[in-house]
Amino acid sequence: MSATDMQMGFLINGAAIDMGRIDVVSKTGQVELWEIVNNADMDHPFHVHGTQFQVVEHERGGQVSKPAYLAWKDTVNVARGETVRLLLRQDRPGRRMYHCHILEHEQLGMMGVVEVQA
Ligand SMILES: [Cu+2]
Repeated sequence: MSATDMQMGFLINGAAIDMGRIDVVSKTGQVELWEIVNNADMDHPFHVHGTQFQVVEHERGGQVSKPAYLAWKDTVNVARGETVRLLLRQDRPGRRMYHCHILEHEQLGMMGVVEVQA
């Protein structure tokens, strides 16, 4: 399980992207609950490479809601002040990225590295 915290200054978990750093370790075939917390004053669409996920919960102002239906996605908008919980599974080992899907934010460093271990 990982909590990914999107913050002002275009950081994730307090850091800008460093291709030499592994931010999250996953294991192939394992279903993980990822919690994406947006503490910033604007929306950030979260995108992860190499797999798809299902959003299972939104939380905003202490109010938890479930999506109307489950769907496979590779991007989910995380509104300002919102937490989104999603289930994902990576089936192929390797290093890949997750990032904000607004190009300018991504270029400012709003990206991290997940290493999927066999
Ligand atoms: Cu963003």
